[in-house]
Amino acid sequence: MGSAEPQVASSAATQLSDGFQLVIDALKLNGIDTIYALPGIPITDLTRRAQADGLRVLSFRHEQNAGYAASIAGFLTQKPGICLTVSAPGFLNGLNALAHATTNCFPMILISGSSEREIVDLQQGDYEELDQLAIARPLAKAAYRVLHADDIGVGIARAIRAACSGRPGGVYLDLPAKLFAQSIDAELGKKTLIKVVDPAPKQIPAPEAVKRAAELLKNAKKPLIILGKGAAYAQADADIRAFIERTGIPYLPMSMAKGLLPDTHEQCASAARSFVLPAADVVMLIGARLNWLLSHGKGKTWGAKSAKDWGGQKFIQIDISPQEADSNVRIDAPVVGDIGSCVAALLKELGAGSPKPPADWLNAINDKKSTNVAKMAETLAKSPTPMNFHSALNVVRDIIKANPDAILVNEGANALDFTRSIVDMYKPRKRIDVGTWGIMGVGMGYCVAAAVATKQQVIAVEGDSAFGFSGMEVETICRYNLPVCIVVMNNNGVYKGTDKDPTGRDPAPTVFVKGARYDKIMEAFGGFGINASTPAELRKAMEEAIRSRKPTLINAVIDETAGTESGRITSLNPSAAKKK
Ligand code: ADP
Ligand code: TPW
Ligand code: MG
Repeated sequence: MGSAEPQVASSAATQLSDGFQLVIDALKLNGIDTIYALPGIPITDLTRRAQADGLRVLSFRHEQNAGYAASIAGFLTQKPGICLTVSAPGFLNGLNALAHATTNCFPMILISGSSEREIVDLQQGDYEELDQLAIARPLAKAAYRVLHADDIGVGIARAIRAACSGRPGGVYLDLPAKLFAQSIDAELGKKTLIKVVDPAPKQIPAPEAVKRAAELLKNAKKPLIILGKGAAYAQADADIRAFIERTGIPYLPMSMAKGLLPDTHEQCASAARSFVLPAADVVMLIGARLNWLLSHGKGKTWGAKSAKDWGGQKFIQIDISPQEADSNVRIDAPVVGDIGSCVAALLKELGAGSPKPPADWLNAINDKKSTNVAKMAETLAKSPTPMNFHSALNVVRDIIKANPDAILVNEGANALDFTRSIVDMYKPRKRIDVGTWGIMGVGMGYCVAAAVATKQQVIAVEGDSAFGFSGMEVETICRYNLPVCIVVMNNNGVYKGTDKDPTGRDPAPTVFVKGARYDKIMEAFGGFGINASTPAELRKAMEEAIRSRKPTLINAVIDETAGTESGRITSLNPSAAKKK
């Protein structure tokens, strides 16, 4: 005792560190506190030791769900979500989520254990042999492998920077089994670690670009702003709101940008979407791509004569990626930078006295909104038997209104499209859904991550098909006792439950077991399961779930004839030109 450096005097064993420890220390040093994982060779001890060292290690039943959890944790927190898997099959199971993170611009790191390089490269048939790095590379924003313990610090730092800086994305980090067991002097090892300074540096837009955009806006007669999930991710909520309110320009939120300003805001044009898109003359995109979700900026949606034609709009696009502009149509004023800096610069450029858009534009939008809102209110007021999407979602709408901090997870086809249009969101980053790919399977992974990362109540509205992709994670939700209320919109199948096999042999490909009781799955693991056939039963069950914060699954029995093929995107189904 009394020594200034007691560790020098301690036993040889305590002076040594290893690969496992350095990975854990590097993550902790960078403020990462949660790992979404599934254990096995060679990472079982990594999960154990990470937990022992105070990291939260959430163990899943399938890597895809751990991966989706990590991806959405990245979206919600701006810190890379970490998914940890075993080699070959575990890695491949996680890959879907890695690609999803890259596609959706979410920061995520997939860390997979891998087999021995020497054996893999000679294709000698190692346990779970696969050239993972090569497979991950085209699906990731960046992919790295670490071979030496003293490179772990650099490997993790590079992965974090790649995931978070510029346009965020999925990063793959390959850690071979041998790396974990490598011994290294503890002091030396510590010196190799890097605490990443400013992982997502601000990117300030060029003044000329800001001026060009401001000029276009000032001269617009029918301006429109479109907010995308990039705007939600950026956490520039106050500036975005100030910009919209000061300019008075009507706006449309993309699905995951709902709630950035309350959907009930007077400038929200969601209820007049099909009117404002073709009619607008200047459209400003904030963190939204002109991909399929916006009909590529072309065609009838935008007032053009045919599918390939452009509408007459001029576009301003705020995006952190300098490559995004002109992806589909001409962008007249690209503003490249982070959304916070860009919106702040535009606010400054426009000054306090920026003129409001012409009254006839605002009035026309308001007229359309009133008509459509009244129509919707009429539909929502009905209470048919059996329950349909509208009468069930009318309940969810009330519940979210009363609990605006709850996070809404949503997937399915009709279950998705109806929820998006019926359920208003009131706060930023409260709606998380199928994203850019319209992917099924994000549901339960998103629920776990949303509950863990935000501590808020989570409400999931799931198509019965959609739920099936990740349903086994109900056990995970029960195991960690998370405040998740799942509503399965059970219409006996994909889109509808009414298809028939014309030969009479099998059930149709879109149809499931009739009258299935998904609530029993929740009961199997100790959560609450409720079967709800009426809006009143659904309301009571949801209120109780929120009051108790206990894992709950409500099987909402929905009219099996109520949905439409592919929900709102029926037209994307290929069909050969009909003979005249
Ligand atoms: P949506 O599906 O909601 O329309 P997209 O995923 O198509 O949104 O678009 C998101 C866009 O936001 C991407 O082009 C991405 O580069 C951009 N983005 C993400 N984060 C930022 C940020 N912090 N600053 C600026 N742009 C961002
Ligand atoms: C990974 C294709 C899109 S929507 C859907 C499927 C299978 C399910 C729709 O049925 P659900 O909703 O969930 O019951 P509802 O309310 O209309 O009945 N595989 C993946 N992603 C997608 N998008 C599909 C398949 C699909
Ligand atoms: Mg269904």
